[in-house]
Amino acid sequence: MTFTTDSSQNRLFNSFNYPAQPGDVVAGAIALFRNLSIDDKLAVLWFVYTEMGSFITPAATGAARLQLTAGLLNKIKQMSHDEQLQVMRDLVANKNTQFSRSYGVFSPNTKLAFWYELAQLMDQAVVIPIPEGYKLSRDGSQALKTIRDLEFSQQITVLRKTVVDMGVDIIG
Ligand code: 45D
Repeated sequence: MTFTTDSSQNRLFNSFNYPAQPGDVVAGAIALFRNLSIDDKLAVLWFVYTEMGSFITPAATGAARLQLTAGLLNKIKQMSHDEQLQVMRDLVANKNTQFSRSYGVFSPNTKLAFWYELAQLMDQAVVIPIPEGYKLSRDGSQALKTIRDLEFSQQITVLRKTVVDMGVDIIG
């Protein structure tokens, strides 16, 4: 099944159309995520991916988007596992690096697509995996549970917000 931005906007109780109550859960989930440590953020994103990954097909991201992310992904593929983890931590920490600035010019959906592709590369053992048996911290588990309990369109809203917060935006 493929979800598009259109289908998420047609949802009843969509957070854009009904800001009062559902917007609060979305804002709450974003706030919980924002307060996590760098590694907790990476780990929570990973677990969100493992749970929703099958709902998103690589095709949903579109060929044009894949082309935009290819440069950064190719760089990552050539790095050691330690360097890959460092690049991801730098993105999450908004560290001002060449990589973070390149990421910063992507559109929100292209940022989402980039993280999705990274997760796929983890699945393919090209990018550093989460250590086996890795246990989320309490805060991380709580953020994950909050995101898990949202509707799909709200989850997308939360994810979009979190990936837009990453990297460095030199344009402003
Ligand atoms: O274009 O040793 C739409 C730590 C359509 C620490 C869409 C670690 C339009 C210990 C459906 C809206 C745990 C940190 C797009 C190691 C459209 C340690 C949506 C490593 C794009 C090694 C797409 C942790 C969506 C690591 C919803 C490496 C995409 C963690 C969602 C890495 C994508 C985590 C998601 C990664 C991607 C997580 C949720 C790469 C998640 C990626």
